[in-house]
Amino acid sequence: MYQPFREYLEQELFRRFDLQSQPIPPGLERQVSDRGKHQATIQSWCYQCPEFRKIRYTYIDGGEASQVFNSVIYPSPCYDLPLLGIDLLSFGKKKILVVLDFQPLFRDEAYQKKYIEPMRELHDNYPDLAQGLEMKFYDANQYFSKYLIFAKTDAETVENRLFPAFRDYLNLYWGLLDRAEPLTDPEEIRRIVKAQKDYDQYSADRDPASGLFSSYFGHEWAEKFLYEFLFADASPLA
Ligand code: BLA
Repeated sequence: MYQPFREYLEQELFRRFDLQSQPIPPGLERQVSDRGKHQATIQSWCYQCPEFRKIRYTYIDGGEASQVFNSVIYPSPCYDLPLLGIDLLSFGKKKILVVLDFQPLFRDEAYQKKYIEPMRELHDNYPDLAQGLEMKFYDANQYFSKYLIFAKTDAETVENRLFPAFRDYLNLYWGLLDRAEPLTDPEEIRRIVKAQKDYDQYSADRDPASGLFSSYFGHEWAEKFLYEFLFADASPLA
């Protein structure tokens, strides 16, 4: 269901950047679950390039029961750019949840103006996908922008509306990167390294998918996947 989104992202990345494949810890790159009703394959990809220190995306294909496309793109710490976050979920026909955001590292006004305001027009073009839903797992004021795509929707909207929105958001993100001036002050760069690390810790500790990973692939695998791949700068004990 979300394969065209994965393919589009992949094509864009390969076309625009000089990607280098990054290793994924043994056993985490691909896993097949055959636990009765939880039949699924999970597969992940990881790259880096001068502009992005980590690009990772994951696809869960559980047939009708589950389709998930999840991705985070971490800019090089010499850019204070938000992270690009993608979480497209479908559990049967009834439960389709889509999230797409430039995840802010800082919340001050100058930052908002530079990186979040440019999203406003796009956001306003897709009112059906920006539903302003309440968050249960996360704090909407931390690492989410006010112009995120966040909707409970249906397959038809995914195809007809989400795909154009996805293209627009990606294009805007590449544009912000093009215009970004790399930082050179080691102090400023350290501040970004820390903010990206804090994002990983926050995200790993709250990841709403941890139960899903456990039920499909077992608790041990799930913890490893969270702390050694998805959010590798987080610590399980922190
Ligand atoms: C919600 N994301 C969810 C849910 C699951 C996942 C199972 C809960 C759905 C529900 O029952 O309501 C799934 N999260 C995943 C998967 C991975 C993951 C499969 O990290 C990893 C492979 N989540 C992200 C990113 C964003 C994001 C990058 O990982 C940013 C765009 C957003 N996911 C996000 C939000 C919700 C969500 C905002 C709703 C959570 C809430 O209500 O608080």
